[in-house]
Amino acid sequence: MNSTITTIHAREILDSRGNPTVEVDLCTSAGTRARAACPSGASTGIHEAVELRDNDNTRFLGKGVRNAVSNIQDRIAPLLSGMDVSDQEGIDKALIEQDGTKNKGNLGANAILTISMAVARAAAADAKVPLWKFLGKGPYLLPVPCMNVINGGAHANWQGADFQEYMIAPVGATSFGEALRWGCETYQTLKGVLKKKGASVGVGDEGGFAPVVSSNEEPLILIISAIEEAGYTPGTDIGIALDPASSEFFSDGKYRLLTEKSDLSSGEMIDRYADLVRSYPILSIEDGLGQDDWEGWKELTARIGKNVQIVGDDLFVTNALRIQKGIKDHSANAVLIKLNQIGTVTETIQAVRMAQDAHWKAMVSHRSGETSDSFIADLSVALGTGQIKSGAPCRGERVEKYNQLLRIEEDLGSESRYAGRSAF
Ligand code: 2PG
Ligand code: MG
Repeated sequence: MNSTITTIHAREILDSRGNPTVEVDLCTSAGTRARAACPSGASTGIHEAVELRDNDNTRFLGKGVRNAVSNIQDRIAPLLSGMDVSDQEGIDKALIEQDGTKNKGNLGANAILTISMAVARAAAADAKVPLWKFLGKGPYLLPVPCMNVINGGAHANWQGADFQEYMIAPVGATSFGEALRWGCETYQTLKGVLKKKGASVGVGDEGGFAPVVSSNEEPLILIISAIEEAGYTPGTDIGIALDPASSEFFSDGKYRLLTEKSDLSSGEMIDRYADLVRSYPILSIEDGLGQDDWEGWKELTARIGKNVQIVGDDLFVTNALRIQKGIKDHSANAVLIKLNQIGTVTETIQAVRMAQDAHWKAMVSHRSGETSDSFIADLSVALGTGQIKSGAPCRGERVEKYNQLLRIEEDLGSESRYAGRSAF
């Protein structure tokens, strides 16, 4: 007999930015207690599922999540009590129905997702298998860690580059552990490169450095120097992935690059990316264009999508309907996967499968506001996405995901396979 859900307890905890978020403890009749916590974005897409905040200015400047917590206690716990914990799809469906909205704005995606993750973890524990084995049938694949070593945009308070993320992807390594080491060495070397220049080595929300720069190209030059100085070959050993998060600097029909004091049209932005990929070993560009610039996306993909991964984050928000449109229109060739953009484990897995069935790539992602929950590490291995981004190899909430991947690689032993270059 499968075990059933007995008690659910939710609480308000803090995320890595010092803002409240939801944590859940879920118990089963088999005596398991599973815990999960919800991440939170800063550069959120307008089409994401709703993160419920209290908007009560007497607490946490309105960012409290007591309403989400009480929705769990008062409305979700009675609904799920007695349900078979291994029935993830049934439970997620019940949560969606109880919410009754398209964007989970009633119960809150932060309430729903945290429960959904805790259910998966509890079911895995009851089945006595690790989460990465439980969430997918394999073949299990250790992902390329895309490490965000220079933070800009909203993640660096708009003091640095306009582009939000400059990531290094050690595709030439032979194992995840080796890739992580190469990334760490490059990160530490980059610190030295910045110091020599007299630039700041303070870090942004995702653990990458956040120096003041004179253009959005300068971080690329700095990163290439660091890769070489660390003893690696740019492109062959370590490639680059960008997330400009361009919806954040798009207004009134223009992409407004403050660092360079230029306002670019969609076509001019595409020209800019085409230039960059000619000069640097860029493997992937995420959110190069805005979240509703469907025409621009199509053009960008047609122009450079043959050689470069074009990833939709704010464009698709892990939402099957938007991904479906993107596949039909050839708007991209990859999707970013964030659990809290859609709000349940079931729908997240569906989004990955939809992308994979269309021969698209999927990159599993953290949020800029994180906790020590490492669910995404297991998810990426389980679904064989081959790619994950969890920030720089720095800051506890970022490295926890990478450390979990080291543990999974160890568990898999001789059966472990690192995605490497095939990931892109
Ligand atoms: C992104 C994410 C994570 P945020 O844009 O891809 O890096 O940022 O969580 O702030 O939306
Ligand atoms: Mg993004």
